[in-house]
Amino acid sequence: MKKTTATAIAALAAIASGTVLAPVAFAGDDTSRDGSLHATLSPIPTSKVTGSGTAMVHLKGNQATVTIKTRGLLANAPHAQHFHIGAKGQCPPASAATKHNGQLSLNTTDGLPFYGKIGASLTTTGDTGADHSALAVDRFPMGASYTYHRTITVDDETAKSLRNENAVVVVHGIDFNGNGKYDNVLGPSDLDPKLPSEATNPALCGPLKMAPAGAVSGGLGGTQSGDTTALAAAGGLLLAAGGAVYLRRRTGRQS
Ligand SMILES: [Cu+2]
Repeated sequence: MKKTTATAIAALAAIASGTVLAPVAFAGDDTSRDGSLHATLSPIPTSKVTGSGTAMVHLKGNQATVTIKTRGLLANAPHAQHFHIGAKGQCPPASAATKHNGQLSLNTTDGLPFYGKIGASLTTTGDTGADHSALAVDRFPMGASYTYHRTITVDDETAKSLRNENAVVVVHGIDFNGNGKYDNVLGPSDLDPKLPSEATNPALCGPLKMAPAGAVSGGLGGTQSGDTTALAAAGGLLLAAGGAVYLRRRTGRQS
């Protein structure tokens, strides 16, 4: 009886670990891993932004083909946009906001602990570096709704961050007081005091996550939910097996 139980537990554990651990290893730091990443862009809390957007990145080596679609941003105004990297790979919560010119709001610096520094500037033309093009306002998309599409070369650190699902798309430029333009209602920009904070504050944000291979090529839409169910089942088995082993050890200690 005991031997049978132990064998069954071992078998379950082997099945479970084989199913569960393989995808975890795949998600590791594999520099050869190309693929597609997706992000849903949501309004930054406290920004008064009600817009939305999506971002898609096809990554091949250090080449990133980027498509960003937005709507509901301030019209007739440039919107700086970047890959941010090297922090939590998350968008900041409302609790990250601090007072600027007396107004509780989230400027770019407030969000750094969550989305991290700039890894690439998603400009429309020319340089895409973090240093010289972060606020190249004449080379960013304009308007409330736009579609941005460009293939850029990212540096090794940014490529690695994308592969590790640590990169975040941030679109900047808000209209906090709703007067139809960037002004100094929130004081000067934390990035460049010559610009109003509204012009550089984060507006939309979305963490980039690797898409399942089946979802990209199409026609395999059912695979994702199937895999999720299998993973959940395997995880349950692993927990059950672990619990059984734990109970047996407890029993052994007591006797
Ligand atoms: Cu940015």
